[in-house]
Amino acid sequence: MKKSSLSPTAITDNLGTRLIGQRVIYYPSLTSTNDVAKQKAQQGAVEGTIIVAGEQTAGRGRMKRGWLSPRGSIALSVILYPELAYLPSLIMVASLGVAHCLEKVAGLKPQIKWPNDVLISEKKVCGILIESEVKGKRADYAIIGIGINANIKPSDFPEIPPTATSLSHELGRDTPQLDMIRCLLAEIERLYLALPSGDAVYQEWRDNLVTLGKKVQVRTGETTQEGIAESVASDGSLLLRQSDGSLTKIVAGDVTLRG
Ligand code: BT5
Repeated sequence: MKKSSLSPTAITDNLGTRLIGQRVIYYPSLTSTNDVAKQKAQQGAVEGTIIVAGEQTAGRGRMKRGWLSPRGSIALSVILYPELAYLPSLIMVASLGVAHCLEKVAGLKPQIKWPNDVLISEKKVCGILIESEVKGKRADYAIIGIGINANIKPSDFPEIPPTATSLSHELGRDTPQLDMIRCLLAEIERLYLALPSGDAVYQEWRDNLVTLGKKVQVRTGETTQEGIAESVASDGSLLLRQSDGSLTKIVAGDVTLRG
């Protein structure tokens, strides 16, 4: 497919999904697709609504960190209204969806790093930010935010650390953003709709985590813990085996692989 504009009709044309992409809202430039998605969710946007941006001027990472997404990168958010039980699985749906599409559309061999990174050649090419609001037994809404360094040169941007890469840097050519976005919507739908039928998504995510079996350092706020990343629980948390033999369950943190 030729490089085309990211209009909502181009994105949804013959997409074949029934939920994800029911409505697509495209902004050439906005602050953060997650912020706009949140507003739309609070106004009752239909489930599967997508916010796509040509560029973000205030993209966000976790813990109030920034995420740079200049023109050429992919920034999108998906609005969902899942049952509470499925909230922890959304990171699995998102990272597997991205990994499948990097393989299918760009022919790359991605790796998933706990909790929210997709890597190529051990460098970060994609970040995922899941945000939700819970009221009682239901998630009021959940937003899956995905940022992919598609056709950018990371070294042009001082805010992007040297541990990052982009699809065009890895491939030596541009990847059609439209094809990648369409693939993401279809894959996210397939994986999201598979959640009620068992543990398949969790198992595939676990089996594809590059983190497992490795010696790691995990930083959570001011705390740093070291050990072997033994496994992940079905709620997405990391099980860290420390040198005294104890097993610690870590819900959130930043992992550095130690060789
Ligand atoms: C993430 O946070 O990796 C989640 C990024 C999610 C971005 C998407 S884009 C669509 C949606 N709308 C938003 O506003 N956000 C989501 P974290 O693990 O906290 O990583 C953030 C750190 O990555 C920053 O502190 C930088 O060091 C680094 N960073 C910033 N921009 C980057 C980029 N383009 N590529 C690689 N690393 C980057």
